[in-house]
Amino acid sequence: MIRRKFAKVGLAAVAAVSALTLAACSSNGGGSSTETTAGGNGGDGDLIKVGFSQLGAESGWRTANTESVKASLTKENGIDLIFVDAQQKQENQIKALRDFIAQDVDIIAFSPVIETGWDEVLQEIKDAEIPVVLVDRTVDTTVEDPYVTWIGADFRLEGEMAGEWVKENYPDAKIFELQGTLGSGAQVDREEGFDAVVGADKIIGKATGNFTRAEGKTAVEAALQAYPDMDLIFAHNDDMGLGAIEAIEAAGKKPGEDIIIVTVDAVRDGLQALHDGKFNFVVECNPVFGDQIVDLVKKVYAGEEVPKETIVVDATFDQSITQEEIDARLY
Ligand code: GZL
Repeated sequence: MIRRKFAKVGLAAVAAVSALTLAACSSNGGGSSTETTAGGNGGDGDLIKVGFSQLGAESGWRTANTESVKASLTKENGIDLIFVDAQQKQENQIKALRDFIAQDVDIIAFSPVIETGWDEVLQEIKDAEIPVVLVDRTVDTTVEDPYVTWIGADFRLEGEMAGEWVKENYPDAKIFELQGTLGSGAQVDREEGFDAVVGADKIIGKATGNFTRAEGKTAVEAALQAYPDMDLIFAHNDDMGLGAIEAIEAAGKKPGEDIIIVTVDAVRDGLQALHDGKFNFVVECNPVFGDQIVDLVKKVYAGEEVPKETIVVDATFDQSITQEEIDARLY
C-alpha cells in the first residue's frame, strides 16, 4: 500500500484568477458535467490535451480551485482542457478517467474524492501510458508509482497548526471535531495532525459534515444535543464551520464566544466570520495554484524532471485580521 509522504517543497501559490472563456459544456446522465476549452476537445495539434477530473463543487475552496484551474489551463497557455465535475461521486471520477483514456489525452489530472478505490483505474491509466498529475487530494493504492507528481497542501500540518492554537489558547476545551469527507486525504490527515497535538482525551465527539455547509449544520445540530458541554469545534473546512454557526445561533448560543470555532481553508466567507468574531482561528489551505499545475503539466509532457511532490504553502489567521486584508484576497 503506497501512502503519499511529504517532500517539503514550499512554493508560494499566488495567481490572479482571471475571467474565463469556455466554448463547450455538456453533462452526461451520470450527474457529472464536462467542459472543454475554446475550440472543443479537438483542439489544435500543438496543444497539450489534459483530462481533468475535479471531485465536485462542495465548498468555497473547491470553487476557487476550479476557477484557478480553468483560468490557467487555457488554449492561450497551450492546453486543450477537458474538465469534468464529478459531483463528489467516486464512480463519476472513475468514469471520467476511463473516458480520458478512450479520448487518448496526453495527461490526466485529478483530485480524488477519497484516498482508496482507485487501483483498477490507475492500473488502466498506467497500461495506457498516460502520465498522471495528482492535484490536491491524495491516494492510497497498490499500483506502483501511480502518478508522476502531486501538488497540494500539507493537510497533517494544517491539523497540527489548528491543534497548536487550541492547545495554547483553550487547553481544557471540550472539543467536537467536525470532519470532512470520511476517507479523504484532507480529512484523514487533518484529524491525525489535530488529534496528535490536542490529545484524543480532549475530543468528546466527532461527526462528518462532508465538507459542505448544509451537512456541517446538520452535524452540529445533533452534536449540540449529544454533547451539551462542548465548548470548541474544530471544523475541517470553513463551509462546515459556517454551517456550525447557523446551528449554534439557532440553539441560542454565541459562536466565537460560547463555542469557539477553529477551521481550515481561509476562503473569504470564513475570514469574514473570523473578522465578525464568529470564528476564532483559521488555517489557510490555498486553492489558487492553477498556474503551478500548468507548469507541471508542460514539464511532464516535455519529459522534464519534476518534484514528486509540491507543497502549496499555507498561512494562519486570527481575529486581528482587517476588512482590508479580507477584501484584498484572491478568494
Ligand atoms: C483541501 C481540499 C478540501 C478543502 C475543502 O485541499 O481538498 O476539500 O479543505 C474541500 O473545503 O472540500
